[in-house]
Parts: sequence; C-alpha cells; structure tokens
Amino acid sequence: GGGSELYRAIVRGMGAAAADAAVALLKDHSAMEIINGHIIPALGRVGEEFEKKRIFLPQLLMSAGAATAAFGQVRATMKDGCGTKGRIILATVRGDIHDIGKNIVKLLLENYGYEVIDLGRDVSCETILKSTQDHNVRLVGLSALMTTTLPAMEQTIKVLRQNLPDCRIMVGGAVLTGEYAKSIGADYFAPDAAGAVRIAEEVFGQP
Ligand code: B12
Repeated sequence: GGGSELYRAIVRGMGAAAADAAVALLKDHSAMEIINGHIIPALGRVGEEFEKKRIFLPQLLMSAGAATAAFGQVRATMKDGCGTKGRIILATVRGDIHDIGKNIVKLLLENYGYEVIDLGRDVSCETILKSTQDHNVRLVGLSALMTTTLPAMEQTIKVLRQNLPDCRIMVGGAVLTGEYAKSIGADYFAPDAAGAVRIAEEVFGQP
C-alpha cells in the first residue's frame, strides 16, 4: 500500500505513471486490492494534504486525474455482469462533483450482476425522481462528499419518499456516518463499495 509506485504517482498527480503502475499491479493483484490498497489510500493522503493547505486545487485536480487514469485500467479488466439481479440508480447529489467513489460502487455492483443506471454527478432531485419512476427502480444510491451538499442529499431523499414510498435508498460518501444517514431518512448506509453490494443483496433478496 503506502509506498507503492501507484500510490506515489497519484499523490504526485502523474496520470500516465499511475496508469502504468496500475497495469503492473494487475499482474498479481485483484481489482479491489488495487482500489482499496492503493487508489483510495492515496486519495486519502491527498485530501489530508489539501486540508492542511500543503497542496492546492491544481494539485488536487492532478491527483484526481491520476486516480481516474489508474481506475480506468483496473475497470477494463473487470468483466461486466449481465445485470439480471436488479436495477439500481446511482447519482452524486446536486452541487457535488466528486464521483470517484460512486464509480467504484458502480463497478462493484455491476460485477456482482446488478444493472446500474448511472446518472452522473451534480444531479438534481427532480432528475433522480424522474429516472427512478421511468425505470421502475427499487434501489437508489446517493453519494455526497461535502458537508455543503448533505442538504441536497436530504432533499433528494425527501422527494423520493413523498413520491415513491416503496423505493429503498442507500447513501454513502466520506462525510457520512450511519447515524447521520438515518437522521436524513435513508434506509441504508455503507462506508464502502462492498457494503453497497451487501445492501443490494438484501434489497433484492439474494444470498
Ligand atoms: C479527489 C477529490 C476532489 C476531486 C474530485 C474528482 C472526482 N471526479 O471525483 C476534485 C479536485 C475535482 C475536487 C474538488 C473539490 N473538492 Co474535493 N476532494 C477530493 C478528495 C481528495 C478525495 C475524494 C475521493 O475521491 N475519495 C476516494 C473515494 C473512493 O472515496 P469516497 O468518495 O468516500 O467513496 C467511497 C465510500 O465513501 C463509499 N461511497 C461513496 N459514494 C457512495 C454511495 C453509496 C450509495 C454507497 C453505499 C457508498 C458510497 O464507497 C466508496 C468506495 O469505497 C477528498 C478528500 C477525502 N478525504 O475524501 C476531497 C474533499 C471531499 N474535497 C473537498 C473540497 C472542499 C472540494 C472543493 C470545494 C475544493 C474547491 N475549493 O474548489 C471542490 C468541490 C467541487 C464541487 N462542487 O463538488 C473537501 C470537502 C470538505 C467537506 N467536509 O465538506 C474534501 C474532504 C477535502 C478536504 N479535506 O478539505 N475534490
């Protein structure tokens, strides 16, 4: 983990090097090992440095780009599931453009055989509601990474509840806790992508 070439390439914001390092790791590591052991810790480090004002937005952007480049290599090796176990909507809420975590959740859900309709990032509650209705979706996953976008998440849950009382809602993202998720009316919270899969298995009744 900590000192790997991939980790350092992401921290330094070197996209091509990060992609190469990911390809090298794929020879003897699984996709989730690389994501959980290298990509996520590196982004955590970058976040800390940003918070302490030791790096600034341009470097944060470069690191995010490097993480996305590495993720692209990892994703290419995972085969798409056939999407028969259930249909799930994923979105990052209005005002929030962080989507690396959501994309990891999507990758794993698809790999476990779920069909994911990815609405992207900065998505309004109207769009999420309409898409959930149009596609007759039973499980919606919302992501938010900032304290400032938690109200948008709460609003989205409210709108979904009012219009689609049978729809289940799971939430995630670095700023969330299980307790907070409950307080804004979510049915489920998970701290990572594997947790999202467990929630899906519960909602869709698979072991
Ligand atoms: C990368 C990054 C960016 C990139 C985003 C690129 C992209 N395409 O996503 C860029 C550079 C664009 C960016 C911009 C900004 N960022 Co930023 N960013 C980060 C950083 C470093 C990492 C986030 C990340 O990708 N983590 C890795 C992923 C894998 O983790 P994750 O998202 O939490 O996802 C996992 C779980 O939470 C869970 N999960 C996630 N979603 C869901 C959903 C469901 C349904 C479930 C079940 C689970 C689940 O599973 C995932 C996999 O394990 C964080 C620091 C941090 N420690 O989080 C700051 C951070 C989130 N950013 C922050 C800020 C302030 C900003 C900016 C406002 C900066 C600015 N001044 O402009 C802008 C915001 C723009 C906007 N309107 O959204 C702050 C937020 C502070 C706060 N508490 O509100 C943080 C915490 C940094 C800090 N410490 O100050 N950022």
